[in-house]
Amino acid sequence: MQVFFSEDHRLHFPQAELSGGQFVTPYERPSRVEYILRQLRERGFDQPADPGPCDMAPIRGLMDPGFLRFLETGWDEWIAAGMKGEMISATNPVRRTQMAREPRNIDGKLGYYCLAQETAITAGTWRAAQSSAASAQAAQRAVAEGAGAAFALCRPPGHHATADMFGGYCFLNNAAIVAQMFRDGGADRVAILDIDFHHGNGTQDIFYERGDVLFASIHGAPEDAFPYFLGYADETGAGAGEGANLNLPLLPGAGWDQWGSALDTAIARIRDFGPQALVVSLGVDAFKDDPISFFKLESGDFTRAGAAIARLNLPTVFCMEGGYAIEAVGINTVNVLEGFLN
Ligand code: Q9C
Ligand code: ZN
Repeated sequence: MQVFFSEDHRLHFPQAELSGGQFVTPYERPSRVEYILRQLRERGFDQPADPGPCDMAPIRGLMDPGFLRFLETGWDEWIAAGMKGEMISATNPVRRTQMAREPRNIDGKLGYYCLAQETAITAGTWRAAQSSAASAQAAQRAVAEGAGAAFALCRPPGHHATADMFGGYCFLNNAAIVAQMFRDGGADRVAILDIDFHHGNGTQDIFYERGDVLFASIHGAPEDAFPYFLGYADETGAGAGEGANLNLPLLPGAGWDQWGSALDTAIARIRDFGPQALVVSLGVDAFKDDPISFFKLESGDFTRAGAAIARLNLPTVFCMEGGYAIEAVGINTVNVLEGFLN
């Protein structure tokens, strides 16, 4: 399986994440990928290829222009406005007290485009986010050209990012970009399977009213888990997208019995949908030792998950998402890929 990876992910490493009222070293940190690269190497995967530059055309087609402008120029505006720290949002449009208008002030813009304050923007964040999307795009091109599957080692992750908001450690929604590229390349229907512990609220939102892209997600129930405000089972899509959104929320403590059966449900729905390509939002934070999650998957369960996904027999792009039990992240990620291949 071809692997795509850019060293430019290092350009995004905020000093601080707001967590439990304290500033901590971000859980989503550069060293995560070192563990994945090492497992890939030790287990005989191809040397990761650099993806080359990010193609902005498919991104501009999917995302909000004001949001992209903010990601591109926000840091410079922030510094020009005399701000001294990393970009951490403090004022956000919330229910009833908002109008959908971008403020002129950069602090206001930051709040306008932010969906969760744990995520800081720094000088290199935009370039890192572009390099992450570039890996996803290179994986998509490889699969579109006939590789059965490819792995995009994306960092920062993407599935919480909407067309016009960042947060949950995400800036550009890599999985959504890949799905749209498959559509633009002639696939009538594309499925996205999100196995990250957290609900892929950004991906859901982007495709919620579309019937051509199925979104299926297994995640911590929103009553209990980030991103809290989306991910309920009764969110089934709207308009032309009615029926093309499948949420499978699970309660704290869920292990393979429940998670594996939710995966079977998701896979059955994907098969019924009849897609020509599959995008997997591959987070491994459903692992039992993950520091910010509450499922109980064992490392071996990730191998079983990969094998189950392979039975769909679809051209597949894996996009890396979350996973914060640093030393196990590589093992669990590569377990999914090996389970898929074997
Ligand atoms: N005190 C992904 O897995 N909440 N994002 C952190 C820590 C945000 C997770 C709470 C979690 C975001 C891609
Ligand atoms: Zn996650």
